[in-house]
Amino acid sequence: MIFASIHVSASPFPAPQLTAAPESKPPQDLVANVPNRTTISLDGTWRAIVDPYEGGLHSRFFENHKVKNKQELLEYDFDLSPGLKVPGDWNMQRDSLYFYEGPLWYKYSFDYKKKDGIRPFLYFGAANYFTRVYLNGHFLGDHTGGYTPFNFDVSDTLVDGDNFVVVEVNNTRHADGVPTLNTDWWNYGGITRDVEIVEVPKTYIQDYFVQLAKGSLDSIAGWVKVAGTSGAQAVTIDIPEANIKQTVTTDADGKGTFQFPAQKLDLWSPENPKLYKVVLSGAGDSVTDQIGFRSISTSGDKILLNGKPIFLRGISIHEEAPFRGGRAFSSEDDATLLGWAKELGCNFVRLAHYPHHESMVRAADRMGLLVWSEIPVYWSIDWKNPGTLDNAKNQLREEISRDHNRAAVILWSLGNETPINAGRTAFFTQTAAEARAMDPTRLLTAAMNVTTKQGEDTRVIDDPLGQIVDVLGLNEYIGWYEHSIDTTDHTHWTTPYDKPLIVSEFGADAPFNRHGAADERWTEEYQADLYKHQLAMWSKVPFLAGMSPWVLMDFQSPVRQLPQVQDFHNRKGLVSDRGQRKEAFYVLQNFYKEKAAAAAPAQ
Ligand code: GCB
Repeated sequence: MIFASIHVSASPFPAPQLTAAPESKPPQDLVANVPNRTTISLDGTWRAIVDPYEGGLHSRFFENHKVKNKQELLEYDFDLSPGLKVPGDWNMQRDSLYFYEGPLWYKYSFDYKKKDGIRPFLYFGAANYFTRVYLNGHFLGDHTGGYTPFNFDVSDTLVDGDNFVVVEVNNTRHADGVPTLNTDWWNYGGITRDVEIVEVPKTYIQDYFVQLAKGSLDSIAGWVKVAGTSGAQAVTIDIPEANIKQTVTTDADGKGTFQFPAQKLDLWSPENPKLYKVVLSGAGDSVTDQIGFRSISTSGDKILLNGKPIFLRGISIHEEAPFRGGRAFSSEDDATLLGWAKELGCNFVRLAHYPHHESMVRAADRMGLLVWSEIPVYWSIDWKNPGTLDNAKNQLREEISRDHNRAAVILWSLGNETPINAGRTAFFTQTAAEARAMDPTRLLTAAMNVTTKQGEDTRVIDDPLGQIVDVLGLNEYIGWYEHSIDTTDHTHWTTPYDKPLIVSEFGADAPFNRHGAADERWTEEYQADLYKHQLAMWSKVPFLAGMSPWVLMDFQSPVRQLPQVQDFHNRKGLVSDRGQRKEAFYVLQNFYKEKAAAAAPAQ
């Protein structure tokens, strides 16, 4: 054994890194539409070893070694180690892991029956933040980024019968990471979303993009990508309900593009979230999806859905589990959070500040909620570091690959509250180009927070990032972080950009059932009053195209420390983490009711 042969020192503390970290190896291109593929769930209780000193690599945990005789020295045993539930963050599963940041090793054993003609992938919905994956002792590869899926082709490593997967997840924060060291949300560690074996044929439809052609309401354009073979393949796109059947031939790289007429489509909208069954078949594979068709564009300061102006009645949401806390991961969590958004009267949700679970986006697709989807480029990241840019671009690519067929998603957000500087402009120029190249149909936005003052009362939204995006996003906290609530009464807004504006955040902290006068901080009355004034201020702004106040539900944050008020929670929720509606919930609900009535066509 390598370990024994190099372990020559008598010291019980071996020199660090006797087993070198494996050279970084990226996952394979994502298999699209995993929820509609044949999958075997590996969710359940995984054995876990907490490894704060990073000894697991040296001790070769990935081999899941078992002692062969009574003399053998081995200082770990997965099967005697306590379990952790997957999916699930580790912080909420054990008191001792509440604040834990570092490496933790998981092991899961499972049985598999190999099948002829099948190419199995080992798929992770997400693991935060850096992950190394081993199957049966072999290193498959690694992944950086806590909120997007990744998969490995395990055709050669998966065996008939007993298998074991070992995963090292490390949620250490890094200055050059995305996000960086400081955030206002919990750095939940672990395998936070489902793990599955995804079975596709040896030659398979790896990805496709089926949406209305940009600027059109009656033609579909896109592409399909076949993998696992070389040479041209014919793929048929079948939308039975729309009487569409078209065949596309792929090129030598496996990619085929198409555009064809699609008349009289029943267009997707919040009032009519129509999803068509779309079947792609060819090259020995067949995959079914549920796809809605709608257009999204801007005209001057308006957002147009299917060619008509729409006001986005939204709310910001963190991926925080209602009632139990921690990272949300189930369809019940999605239904609860989006159900509250519906009850508020929303037609739009801002899924902040990172890509949420695929099931959340699919639920929004079914429920008729438009989606703002964001990558965690948050506050001051390392703008000039090429590795940081690559990391952000990669998270963006994974987000777009996963969700580019969802009609609900109308906005890709490139970041949140970033300071103005040249490095940042260069950074966003590149991520914007990447997003537009991958998806020319959707709009780009970013939540900005720097404005300039004109005279006493006028604020100018003139951040240079406004040039890069299609829709301006603005976070502002008048009445909470700056000035008093009544400053809103005489504040006016203007912008040099002829673009629509979404007020992506405003809000105030109030623990549920904490009462006082309307000018007393940390009370429901204060929060409700702030909403009333903010809504009145924004109602006067002609280029306002929507809003997503901060935030639907209280969430855990290590920077929110005030005892008896915050207790490690950001309390800006309209709903408490136990689901109790605060007064401000009803203020916004009434406002949205009036907005919806004003927008409804006359009877
Ligand atoms: C912001 C951030 C958000 C915070 C919020 C707050 O501007 O975008 O992540 O949680 O303010 O409550 O301060």
